[in-house]
Amino acid sequence: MKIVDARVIVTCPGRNFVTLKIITDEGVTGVGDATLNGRELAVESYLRDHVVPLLIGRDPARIEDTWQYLYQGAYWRRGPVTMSAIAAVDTALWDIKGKVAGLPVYDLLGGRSRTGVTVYGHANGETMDEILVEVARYLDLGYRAVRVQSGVPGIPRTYGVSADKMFYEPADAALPTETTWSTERYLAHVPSVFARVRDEFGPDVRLLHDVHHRLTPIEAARLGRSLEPYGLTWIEDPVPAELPEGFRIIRQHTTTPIATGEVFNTIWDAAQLIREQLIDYIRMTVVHSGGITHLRRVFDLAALHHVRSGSHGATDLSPVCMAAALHLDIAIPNFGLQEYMRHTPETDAVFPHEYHYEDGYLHPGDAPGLGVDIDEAAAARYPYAPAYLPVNRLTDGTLHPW
Ligand code: EZ4
Ligand code: CO
Repeated sequence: MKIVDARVIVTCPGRNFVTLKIITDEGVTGVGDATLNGRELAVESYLRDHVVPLLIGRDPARIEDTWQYLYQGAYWRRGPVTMSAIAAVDTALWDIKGKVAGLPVYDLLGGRSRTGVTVYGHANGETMDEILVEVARYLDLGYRAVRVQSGVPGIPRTYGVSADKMFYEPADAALPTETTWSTERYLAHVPSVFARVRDEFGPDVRLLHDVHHRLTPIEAARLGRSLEPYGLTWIEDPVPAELPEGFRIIRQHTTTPIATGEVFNTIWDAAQLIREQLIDYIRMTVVHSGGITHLRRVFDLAALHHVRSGSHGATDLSPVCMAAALHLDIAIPNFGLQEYMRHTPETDAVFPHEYHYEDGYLHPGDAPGLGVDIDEAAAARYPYAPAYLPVNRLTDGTLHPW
């Protein structure tokens, strides 16, 4: 079998997605997500101009060799653009291998380790009353784990709080929106939110919170300690993670579990955090981390160090990425939680998929391959529209992580 064509499809059914579709001489096709929020066209060009010509004529069965060819062969290693492009190829090749074998990809990864993939949803609100309504809504839908994001008095717009509760989309403008931030106000407010939510909903629901890289290690340590009475499953991205040793400071002061990794691209970004057991959950996902092949390697390293998966699953990861993530989630021994932000009906129509939600779990389905496709005619109806993530400033104008 040979690869005879590969198409890079950019579509915007409400938000931008970049998808690679690989076509073989026997008519079997595979899809891979290549979406990098706010930098989509860089990956499109990387694939179209520099990767597709290398794929033509290759044997799609040689997944590992193709991965090494694209990674080592570029000479320039790592980085989100490169690793998203490699991920798209890798994901599409696993899809093809599954279809050729007549097996779902999770069976090629060793088979199911659990019956369903536990997911968490995003409850959020400007006010406490709004947050309580939203948490209750997720519990009614069957969720066992809920991420809670709250407005902060005195800060006009906070990360994770949205008007449309089911379809949060932060890339909201053709040029970046500017938001403001006060660590002091945030740290003074957040513990009271979790005190109330825990009090209202009891000990069973797993609660999570995303700090979105906004604190220093000692501030994160203080937050973690102040949240200990409410038994959070994790605080996410407490600090920017380029300095792994900074997490030692957090660890010295709090037993609140730590999750990080949604902006990581390779095992090298995560290796020290995992080896020193400075985190509890690694949140890398398929599209930004070199695909199923590389992420499996990360999860295996994590398993040796008591670190579980907690994969990123925001709306900017397409249903193709979500499908691939679910096949990994259901197969690996050290699965933790899967983030699940629902896509809009327009997006779901462009990407028909077998995976489905039921009673707090996502199920990958048992179709051969990944069980997801792109409807190219539907995709063509939604042309690319530039959209950026916001930027964030302190009240004195200093740029701060968004
Ligand atoms: O802001 O994916 O946990 N989820 C997140 C996301 C990220 C977006 C950025 O594109 O932090 O909402
Ligand atoms: Co996050």
